[in-house]
Amino acid sequence: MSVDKGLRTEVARRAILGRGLSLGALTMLTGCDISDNKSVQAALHSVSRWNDEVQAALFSKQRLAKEYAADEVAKTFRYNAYYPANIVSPIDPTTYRLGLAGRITDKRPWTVAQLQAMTRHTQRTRHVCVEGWSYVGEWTGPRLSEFLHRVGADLTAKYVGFECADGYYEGMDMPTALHPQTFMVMSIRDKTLPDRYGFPLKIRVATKLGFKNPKWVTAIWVTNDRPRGFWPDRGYNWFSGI
Ligand SMILES: Nc1nc2c(c(=O)[nH]1)N[C@H]1C(S)=C(S)[C@@H](COP(=O)(O)O)O[C@H]1N2
Ligand SMILES: [Mo]
Repeated sequence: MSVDKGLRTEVARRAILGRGLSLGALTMLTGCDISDNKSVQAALHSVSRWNDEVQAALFSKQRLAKEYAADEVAKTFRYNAYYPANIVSPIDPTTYRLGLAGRITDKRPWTVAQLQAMTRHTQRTRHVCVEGWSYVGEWTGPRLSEFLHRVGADLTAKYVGFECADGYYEGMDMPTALHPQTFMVMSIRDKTLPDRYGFPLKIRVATKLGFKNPKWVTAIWVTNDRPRGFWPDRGYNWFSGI
């Protein structure tokens, strides 16, 4: 997946603005692509919505994000990445391998067929991007916790890291990785994950903001060193959720 120079400059410019903003009122919960006043207003609005509607549910005893009914799921999911959808380069399922590294016993890479053969669950939860938009989506796949058990990951380690085909990277704390609403998504709305939403593998984290949900995941590792994140490296809050 190639990102042209103009776009890189744009991303860098946004990152600088984002860093300025993160020193202000949005220190705790900031996210991607906050580049002008209108977006800042939208972000504030989104954060307050996150606080009211989502966070209340998140801070319940079970720490579960609210689940929605089938008829509340958006017909079209909104696309987002640090570049436009028309330059997404599809991953070839015949050559794709999910690489494993770090504190994992069985590091053999996984094929798409192997991933798809795992027991699946479905969640209907709200994706929140602090750009100022959100949607209720329906995501299907095994729990990340089931996968981590299966490959013999060291579950006492502190973090799980992710690498993506487009150069994006993210990470999360082990409790989040083991959370029942953290999925390895291979389908949305009963269809194979479309290219733009991360085919063949996206990590869905219902308890965190949009940018903590890496798409086109090509490697997973388990570690005691906190993994970096693409937007956190540009000034945004690493934890961004609960
Ligand atoms: N690999 C990769 N994953 C990514 C991103 C990206 O640029 N690259 N953007 C993140 C952001 S900021 C958001 S809001 C969501 C958007 O996911 P969607 O397109 O499935 O709605 O993907 C996240 N995961
Ligand atoms: Mo986002």
